[in-house]
Amino acid sequence: MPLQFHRFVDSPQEGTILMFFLGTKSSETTTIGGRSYQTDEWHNLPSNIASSISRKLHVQKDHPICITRAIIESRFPSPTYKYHNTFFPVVSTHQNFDSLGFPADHPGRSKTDTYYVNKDTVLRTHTSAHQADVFRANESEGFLISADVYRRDAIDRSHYPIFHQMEGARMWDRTKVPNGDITAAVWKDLEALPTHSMKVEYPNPPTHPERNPLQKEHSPDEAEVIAAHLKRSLELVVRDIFSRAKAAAIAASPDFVDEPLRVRWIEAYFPFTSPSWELEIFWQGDWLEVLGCGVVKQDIMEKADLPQQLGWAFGIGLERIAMLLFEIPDIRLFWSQDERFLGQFKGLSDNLENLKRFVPFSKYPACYKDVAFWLRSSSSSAGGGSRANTQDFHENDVMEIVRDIGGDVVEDVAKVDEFTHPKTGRKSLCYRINYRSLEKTLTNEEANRYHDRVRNALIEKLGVELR
Ligand code: FA5
Ligand code: MG
Repeated sequence: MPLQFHRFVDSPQEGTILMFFLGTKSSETTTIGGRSYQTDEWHNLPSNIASSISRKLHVQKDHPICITRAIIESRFPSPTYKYHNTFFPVVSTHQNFDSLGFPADHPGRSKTDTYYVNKDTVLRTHTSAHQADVFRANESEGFLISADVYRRDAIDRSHYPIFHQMEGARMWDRTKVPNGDITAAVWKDLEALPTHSMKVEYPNPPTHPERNPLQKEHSPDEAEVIAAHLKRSLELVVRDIFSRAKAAAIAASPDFVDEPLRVRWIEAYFPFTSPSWELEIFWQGDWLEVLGCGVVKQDIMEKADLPQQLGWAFGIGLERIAMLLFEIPDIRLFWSQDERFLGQFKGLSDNLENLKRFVPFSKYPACYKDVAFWLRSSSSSAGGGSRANTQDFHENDVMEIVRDIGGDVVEDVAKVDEFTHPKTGRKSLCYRINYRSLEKTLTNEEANRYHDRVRNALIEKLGVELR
């Protein structure tokens, strides 16, 4: 068991006494990966998350996440790019947010979005948490950081509270390139990259003076060529992934005909890059976002004591890429320990040129259950006022309750109805939960047992009134 809770105190009085003697506010510690942390009222780590921390799928040989990482790494060769694959998942709020310029009121910092160990310590929500430290160490011109990341998020087939990202960055140094000419140096590196004939769509202008501006420290030529190097590098990743996926599909069925690949760059915003973009791929009838990226904000480099360096960074979702690569239909499968899943990838880490398409084992029937409830209304709204207290409600709390109880048996949670009572101002919500195991058929009784526990937990933890 990777995580243990040491309960030093069981009652508030004892807590007070301990506080008095030790002069510390918190009375409990928790151990994550062998390191001990004080917890406090910010602590919100459920045990199912804590127990998955040790899995490190991105370095498990023959796991599809590990295979995907290795394929992407092969496009960013060493020693220009240095690979970091073992950074510890617990980071400070400074690393995860402040070092990247997240404002104090950014929603990503809230307890509803992020897993807190304590007020100053979180499970990293993205691999960007390590950017500042790796820039400062300045060991290579470029780097890749692959790691598990954690977010309180929606539940569906492409979202999971633990997933894996790869951070990439490439910097050029004004004091090291010939004649100090960054534009010429990046052009030279761009021309050394392979070209491709993949069609790429641009629904937005590539930059925008207000929404997606260039930085004042960069000339337009510098920003443009850095962006071109960034986009070409990532387009080559996508092309590589799809050509391997296609080869695997043809190996499985020689008369396979693929649909034309649709890829687009859209405008994005990150506090630590400008301009910024996201790359989306049309997959199974919808646009799937696979990565975010941009030109590194110069103040990040200044804070790393490297004001003379400029370049790009990206963060890619490894599950999303692995799903495209192997045609894996559901993100929960990556956590399966079932041989019918893991057995299909045996030997592939040593044979990246001959990938095999994933063959879904039988799909078990869905079991939909609805839960409808009134949100708690504030006591001060007595008398039929319209000030129902819905402010402290966050959908991610519902998601987490469902996930905590149902685990990987929950395929999907969707809001299907919402309305506000015209007289009382109270708000009613209805969620539809799909209970479907990846490994067996659930009986209706089993689904009901999960659902009853979900209903009770909603009352207990969120104070809702079931309808
Ligand atoms: C980020 O996390 C930025 N740190 C990326 C970045 C890095 C931008 C460097 C600029 C420079 P975003 O929240 O969009 O961005 O996540 C990046 C990718 O992670 C997404 O495109 C998606 O592929 C993946 N991702 C995000 N949330 C989930 C989730 N819940 N489950 C699976 N994959 C996810
Ligand atoms: Mg995004």
